[in-house]
Amino acid sequence: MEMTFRWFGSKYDSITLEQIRQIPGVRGVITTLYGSKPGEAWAQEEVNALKAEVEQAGLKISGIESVNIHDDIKTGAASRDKYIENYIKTLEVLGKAGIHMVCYNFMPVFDWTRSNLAKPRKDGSTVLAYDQSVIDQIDPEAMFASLDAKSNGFVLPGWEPERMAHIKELFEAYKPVTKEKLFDNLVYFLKAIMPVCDKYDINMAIHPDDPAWPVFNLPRIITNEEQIVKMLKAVDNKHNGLTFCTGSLGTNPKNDLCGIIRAAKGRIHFAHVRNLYHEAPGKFEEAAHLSADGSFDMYAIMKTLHDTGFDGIIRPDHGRTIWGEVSMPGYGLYDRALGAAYLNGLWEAIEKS
Ligand code: DNO
Repeated sequence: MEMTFRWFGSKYDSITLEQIRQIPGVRGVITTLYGSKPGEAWAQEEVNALKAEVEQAGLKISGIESVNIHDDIKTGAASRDKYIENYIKTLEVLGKAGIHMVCYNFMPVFDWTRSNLAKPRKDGSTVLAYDQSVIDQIDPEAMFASLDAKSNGFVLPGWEPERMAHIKELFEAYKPVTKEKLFDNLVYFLKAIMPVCDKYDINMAIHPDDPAWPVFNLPRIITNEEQIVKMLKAVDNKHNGLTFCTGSLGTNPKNDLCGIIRAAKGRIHFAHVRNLYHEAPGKFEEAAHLSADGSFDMYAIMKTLHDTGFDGIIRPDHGRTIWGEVSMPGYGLYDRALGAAYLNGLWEAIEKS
């Protein structure tokens, strides 16, 4: 198990590499060329420069989150092959830089969705929260505006203004795309990139849909064990794997998180481990990583990862905003550092017992 920490790059993040270097047990960062747009081929020099910057701080790049996928690939538009070519070029660049794990998602239009970026909790912290009844009342543009207004000035991953500028066209483009079609388009993409992944030993780790159900009537396909197994089998190559994300899959209380770990055994290349508190169906808020603070049994999750031989990359996920920190919502230093320490503690205890 390799404990890592997400870092958006010195131009975008409130947190420094020097701070990350001081979190016990964290030796790697998960990063990206945050300014790049989906569909672009990344330049070798830029990736090499990012790598050098991280290494100068005594850390390494453990993986990329994310290399985002152009919507034309997801909708299966005629131009998809051009964007897949660019994706392959990016993977080549990463492979040449010695980077072997790439997290991506196949969610239409949006990435993760929340109705509130700063919901107060009893302990005085604030957290990201979701309430389906609120989402049902607003349209996607209003949603973007409200998230943008509460992002503390940071660009939120998956909610980049360029993407939102085309929101109407994007919704049009997805009209004929059923769940089945979206799945086929994912398989088409994966089959096309497997040769370059084989060549450079790059583990692709698809991120589950968050929340794990359709939002704004857009199809969603990586939502439960059945769909995950179907995806792994459709392209049965070790390099086609999963980001096991408790916070995303766990939005649906029917998902058995430990069961999913067992079902995806050997193909989990990346784990996002955090806790959620379920208030009611379709209504949840994020919590501290500690089991007692939310609805998940974090010990059981870490134990199942351990017992199924997980040896991939892991990171704490969204944290609460605590101690007056101003950061990108969910991505402050303090609570995620507490999360990393807690997960490391669970892992050490599991290994020794
Ligand atoms: C949200 C993140 C997601 C994730 C992408 C992966 O906080 O978990 O934005 O990085 O879905 O492509």
